Amino acid sequence: MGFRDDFLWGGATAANQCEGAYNVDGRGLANVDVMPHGPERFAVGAGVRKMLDFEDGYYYPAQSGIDFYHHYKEDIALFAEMGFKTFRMSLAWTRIFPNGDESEPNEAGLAFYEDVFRECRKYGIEPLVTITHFDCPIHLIKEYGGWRNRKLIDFYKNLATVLFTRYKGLVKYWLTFNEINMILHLPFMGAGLVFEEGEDKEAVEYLVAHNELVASAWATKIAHDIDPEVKIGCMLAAGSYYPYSCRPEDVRAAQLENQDNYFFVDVQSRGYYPAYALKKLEREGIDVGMTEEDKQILAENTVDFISFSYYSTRCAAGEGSDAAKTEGNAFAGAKNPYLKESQWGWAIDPLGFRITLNDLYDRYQKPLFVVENGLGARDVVEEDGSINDDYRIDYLRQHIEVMRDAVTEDGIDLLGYTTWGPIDLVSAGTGEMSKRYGFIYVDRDDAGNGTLARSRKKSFDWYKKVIATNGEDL
Ligand code: BGP
Repeated sequence: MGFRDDFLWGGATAANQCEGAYNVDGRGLANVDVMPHGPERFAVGAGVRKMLDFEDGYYYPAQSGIDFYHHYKEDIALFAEMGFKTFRMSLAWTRIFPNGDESEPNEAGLAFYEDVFRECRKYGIEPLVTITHFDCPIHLIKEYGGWRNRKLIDFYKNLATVLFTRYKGLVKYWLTFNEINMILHLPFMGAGLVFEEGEDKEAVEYLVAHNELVASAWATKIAHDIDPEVKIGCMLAAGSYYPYSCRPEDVRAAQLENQDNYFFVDVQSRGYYPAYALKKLEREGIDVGMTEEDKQILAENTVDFISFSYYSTRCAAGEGSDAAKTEGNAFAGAKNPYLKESQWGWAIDPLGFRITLNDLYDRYQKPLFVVENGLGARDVVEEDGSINDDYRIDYLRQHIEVMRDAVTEDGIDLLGYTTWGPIDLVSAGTGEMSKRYGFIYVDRDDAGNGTLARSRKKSFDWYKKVIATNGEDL
């Protein structure tokens, strides 16, 4: 006994990291389009206004990505060759509503995604679609202040209605917001949040979180009203926090960090604000503007499944700790001395994957879906063109092994597993191509040079075998 027979193996992407074609067929601009690559990405991304425009002559990675927009047939054929059962992708909001607040959608954008879904279905690949993966139309940020404005709930409802109506029967699995908890960690990328001078950042982040949570519940309702067959999931940047030691201060610090993450899924899965969050908001004088209607919508429209990304666990140290700090990723914390790290300082912790799966399943008792996992690495192309990415195979093998244990020994109800970036794409964290996750190599460098040719890495055949044996042969 291993994974269920209909286990959804596949890979995951995001529009802004792969599509390119940023100004084609009426597409508008989004926050993610104007983020620079390299070290400047988040230094500037702290949310200043100059980020909302392009600088002349500068290469912005999202402008061309890997040009999935024009290569999708070739790319989906390669996914099909690996035996994908599902393909996770996101929609660029600005292809469908270029400004975000129009009353009528842009047909060219809708047609593009319809073509992509049909192409997937041709091979029996089930699309798994994220409505927003970090993108927010620039116009909504400039005109309305972005997600701090409740009007965005209406624009999102409008978007959701158009999507669920148009793609009824074509798409069964939807995710509302990618890594919704990223609002608290990378607010500009996560939610297009630009702070005003002197603003209470935490208060704005929770206001934005509330508006997105309400929008997510509305989307769930709209989806189920239009098609009761549709399954809606939330999406969390997961990875449990460990206490740095058994010192009660460290254990408490880890508990608080975990609650900051769980807050989002608690609301999306249970339908109400947990007590610890209500108290926190009260203590800090934060008013998220909860209405009676919000309460009702949240309560009546919880998600069907819980999806999440897992790259590593995190570690928390309380006051008085001598723990070293890590700045490895968006979730800076104490450095875990027991774990090795990737080239980008992300802790590698396969057993932590099993722990995280259990933590989430114990808490929510709803089906889980792993929609991101993988190793970002610098690949070397050999003279004969081959890429021997054994490190990637090792990482994935170890994670799939413990995921299997979580299913067979812990009884976790798991719908599927999509690795991050099955084809190389632009990194969200660095904006660069050199941090690669793919089974498929793309000839593209950090400055945007290269032929965009696709080629199979060693891991391509390995993953194909994993899928063919439903995770038995690793
Ligand atoms: C997640 C995002 C993805 C993705 C991934 C890997 O947080 O949902 O968009 O990019 O992380 O991160 P990175 O690209 O920084 O290596």
